Amino acid sequence: MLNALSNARRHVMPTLLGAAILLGAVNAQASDVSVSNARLSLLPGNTPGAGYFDIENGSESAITLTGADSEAFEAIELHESMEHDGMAHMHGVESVEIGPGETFSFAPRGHHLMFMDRLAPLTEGDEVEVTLDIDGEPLPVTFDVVSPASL
Ligand SMILES: [Cu+2]
Repeated sequence: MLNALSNARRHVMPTLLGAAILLGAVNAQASDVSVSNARLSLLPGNTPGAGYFDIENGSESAITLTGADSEAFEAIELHESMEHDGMAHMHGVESVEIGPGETFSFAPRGHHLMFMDRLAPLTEGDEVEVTLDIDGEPLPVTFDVVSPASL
């Protein structure tokens, strides 16, 4: 029994190594994607926060942002603001595609991340770790907590 187990392990090891090398290749692609100017606008209380940033796709193929996650919030949604009959509205979007060589700005009155239900108190000057999901690959980004008045 013991022998059978260690034999099985020996077979598993090369497979895991192969997977790690494959993952490495995919990550090289993700490193062509960079995020800057990431800020999270929060009001006091537990109203949703809005996240803004610039994402640059330095790779040679289109990338798709499909979501975001943070341990500091219950959920993060992708939203788009628009004006309709002079009134501001926002609605959820499934994903945002960024073409090769393009920079896309999540900005006030446009696309934003909506941070729902904070799980711990946050104040101006704090930093929040967020993981963006880009084509199934995690991209960690640090957001600075700012006051809405600074935007
Ligand atoms: Cu929103």
